[in-house]
Amino acid sequence: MNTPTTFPDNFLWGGALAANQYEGAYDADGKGLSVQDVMPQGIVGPRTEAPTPDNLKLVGIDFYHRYKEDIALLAEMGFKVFRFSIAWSRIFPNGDETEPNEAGLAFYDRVLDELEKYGIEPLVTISHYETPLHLTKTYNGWADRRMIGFFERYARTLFERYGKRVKYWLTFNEINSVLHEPFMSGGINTPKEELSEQDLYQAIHHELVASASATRIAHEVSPELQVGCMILAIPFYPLTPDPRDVWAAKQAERDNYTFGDVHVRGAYPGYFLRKLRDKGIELDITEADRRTLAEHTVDFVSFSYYMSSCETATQQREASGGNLMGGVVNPTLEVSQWGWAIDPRGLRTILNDYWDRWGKPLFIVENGLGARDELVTGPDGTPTVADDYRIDYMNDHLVQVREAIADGVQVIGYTSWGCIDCVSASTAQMSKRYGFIYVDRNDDGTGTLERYRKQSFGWYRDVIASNGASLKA
Ligand code: BGP
Repeated sequence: MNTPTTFPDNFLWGGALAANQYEGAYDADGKGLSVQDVMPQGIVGPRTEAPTPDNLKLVGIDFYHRYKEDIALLAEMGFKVFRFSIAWSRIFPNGDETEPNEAGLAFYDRVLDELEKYGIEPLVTISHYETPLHLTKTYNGWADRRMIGFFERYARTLFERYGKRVKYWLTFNEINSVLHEPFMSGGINTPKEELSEQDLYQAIHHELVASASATRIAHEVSPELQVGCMILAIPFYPLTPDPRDVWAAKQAERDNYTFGDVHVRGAYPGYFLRKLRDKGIELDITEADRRTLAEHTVDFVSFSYYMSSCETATQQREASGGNLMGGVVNPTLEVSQWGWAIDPRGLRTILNDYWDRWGKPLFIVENGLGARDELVTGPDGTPTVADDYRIDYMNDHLVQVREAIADGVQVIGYTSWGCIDCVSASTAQMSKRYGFIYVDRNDDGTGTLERYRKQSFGWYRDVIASNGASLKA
């Protein structure tokens, strides 16, 4: 047995983006509205009835019209893979039509043409916080079982159209986030405060069945297709060694594990069934549902990783900031400008835990540092950003990925989040930047949309070219 001690030769280096955060063109070529069009302030402010001009996502960074220039920049960094999502409402504007919108399909043909030109492997998220608005208003999103059928039709359309060109697919972005953001993640219109746990868990069940069903359809269309689940990963540490804190941390982790357990093992774990029992929840699970879950498990597991958190049952809870879900502040860690704990070692932990638990190839499909960047004049006179903080963050995380690979964990690839600056999912700001490429657009919507290479651009190009050998341990 040869366990690699560094990144394997075919390691997929790249970056990730999501349609609603970078495409713009929110109503072009027959596109319908999505939940994002009525979330001008992300999850931190109220929804609107209709799109409003202060919603930065309506224009995003205008990838819809600038995709050639953008993909050329990704190619210049040597990207092996590009993760992006397809906007469901471009393909089925309302979500419940029987025929897709050809103009929407044709756009992604053009994107794939461009990626092919540079030999960049696409990694496609089928649903990334972009449920068609009509589905939320008419059906209450995933709370309704009929969503499974709409999603199956959408997924089949994508597999049949792009299946010869796209090998790697993800069903739902951060599927576990529906626990915390039922509207953005699950298209559930009922306000969070009024949503019963019964309805929330039923919606989760529908999504899990739809995910398994999409996996079935993908494999029917072509056995070559590889389908993964996508989990928002946060390791939870006990705040103290008190066994009650250890148990509290385990419970917090299980809330997230449930989703991977069902996707990989094909059935609900005992601890989850107990939780439902304790809460008095009885889910509508049919025999056909059970068979679908059991027979169509995923080919690989993907996840986002930004931070770890703590849990406690014994101490005062000081709530931590975090990626859609928080926990308790870890006093040993520094935080980002948005209060997210910076913990590279946590990435090695999660890689090892997931590998030990599921034994499936792992794909890190989001990681990065959201920071305020300042545009300065570079040595050659062109604008740039001296983002050494971002380089440090990514270097330290990638070193831990290398450690995990040496631990024997099978890792397929790494796509950093927001490889080109885009609109933030949680706060809908432009100023929360993750990219190697700076986009001239401001929180008030002003800016030329010009692209500039940051210092991290050259740094990442070197990391990819050296297959990780340039990383500093
Ligand atoms: C994840 C989402 C992304 C992304 C990222 C960073 O939760 O999958 O869409 O945006 O987090 O979060 P934010 O944009 O809120 O900083």
